Parts: sequence; C-alpha cells; structure tokens
Amino acid sequence: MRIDVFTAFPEYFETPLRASLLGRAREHALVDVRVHDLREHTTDRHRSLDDAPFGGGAGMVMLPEPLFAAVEAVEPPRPLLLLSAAGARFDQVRASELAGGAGFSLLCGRYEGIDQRVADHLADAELSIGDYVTAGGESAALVVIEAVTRLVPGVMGNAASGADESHVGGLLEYPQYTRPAEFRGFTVPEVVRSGDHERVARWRRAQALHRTRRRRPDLFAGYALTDADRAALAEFPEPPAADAAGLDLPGAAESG
Ligand code: JCQ
Repeated sequence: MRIDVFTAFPEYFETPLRASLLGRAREHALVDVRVHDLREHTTDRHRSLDDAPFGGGAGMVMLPEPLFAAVEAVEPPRPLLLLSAAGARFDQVRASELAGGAGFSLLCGRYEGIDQRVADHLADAELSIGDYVTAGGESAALVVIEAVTRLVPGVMGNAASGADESHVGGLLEYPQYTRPAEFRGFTVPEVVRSGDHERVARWRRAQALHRTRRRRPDLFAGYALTDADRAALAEFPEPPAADAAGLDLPGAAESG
C-alpha cells in the first residue's frame, strides 16, 4: 500500500508516522507513506503557497500552481483525495475500500481554503472526517492513514478483522473488562467471568445492540436484526439506564 501526502507542513507527520501501528507497518514495508512538501514546488522568492481571494473577503486561499506542480512532479497513486470539511464523509466503509486498493494520495489544505480548480481539476474527490473545522487537512490526513493502514493485511494480525466487523456491520462495540474483577467497588458483570463463551458472546451481542440503539439511533435504523440478535436481546434485556447515563449523550436518558 502506497500513500502519498501533499502538505505545507511535512514535519507534522514525522512523529505519528514513526509511532506505534504506523511505524511498525512502515518498518515491515506493509505501507509506504511518502510526504511531499508543497513549498518545494513554489516558484516565487517568498515561496508563497497562498494569496488573497478574488472578490475580496477575509483570509487567504491556497494557490493552484504549487499544488498542481507538486502532484504532476510526483505522479502519485490515485485516487487523490482532498481533505476538506465540504467533502464526502470518511467512514469505515471508505477506509475498507481504500485498504483494498494499491494506494491513494491525500492533499492537505491550509489557510481559509484552496482554489476551487484544485478540487475540480486535480483531485479525484473531497473527503471530510467530520463536521468541524480544523486549522488544516493534516490532522484529517493522519486519521485517514491510520484507519486505512490498520486494515491492510498483516498490520494488525488476527486482532483486526473480527473487531471491525461489528463497525462495518453497523453496530457499536460491546463493553470490555480486564482485571481486577472488582475495582473500587465497581464489579465486572458476572456473565463475562462465567467461562461460558457462548453466553458471553450472546451478552456481548445484546450490549452492542442496546448501545447502538441508545447512542446511535441513526446506525441502529440501518441495522437488520437477526434471529440470533432477538434471542440475545430476550436473554439480556436492557438494564436500567447506567451504561450511557453518565456521559450525557443525546438519547441516553430516553426510554424506548
Ligand atoms: C475538516 N474534515 C476534514 C482547513 C482549509 C480545503 O481547505 C482547507 C481544509 C482544512 C481542513 O479541514 C479538514 C476537515 N473535517 O480537512 C482549512
């Protein structure tokens, strides 16, 4: 998997790309991340990457020339994706699609925006990681790189596939516990310590369903309950509000 990144701040990527999962994946040559400095493709003596907007208004806009020049010099893997709050939402399905390909590229904007001709005639698509505004596309690029890399075969060993299925299938994760069985008076549910793996699996399924219905009714609406789900819910009905109550999340206090 090759991933090319175009940015005005290449140093932003140094530590995250060396650390943890990404660092290991690169060491094992499972991913080849290449970070390109947009400023190397400027031509004026100030190495400018932005200018004032036509039509006036606050802020600066990224110039098309250095962005086109950088991409044309590298001929990076496609699709070339522009990180932008105006893009299509990046989700686990998009992550899997990208992980299934040979590579892709990310273009990080800064300042108040990018000349529209970059989105129209250079990038293949615009991608958003969520409805909020960041200072630039770099943090979003790291989110995309990490979400895709962990799906590349060999990066996570056997841990990845099963855990992801629940999210791809549209449910939130079940609650997890480790030692000690009692911590400051807070106990681990009896069922997960029972040693009955079938019963544990049914309990986990029920918790994932309860959580998703409470916290993400949008996801739950798109989920088709199976007979096994119904059986798990009948065996483990939702406990009195406790799971989400402390988080003050929308819907946490509702019933039904
Ligand atoms: C926010 N998802 C992605 C900041 C300009 C396109 O030009 C700009 C892009 C940004 C970064 O915002 C994002 C984002 N949600 O990348 C300024």
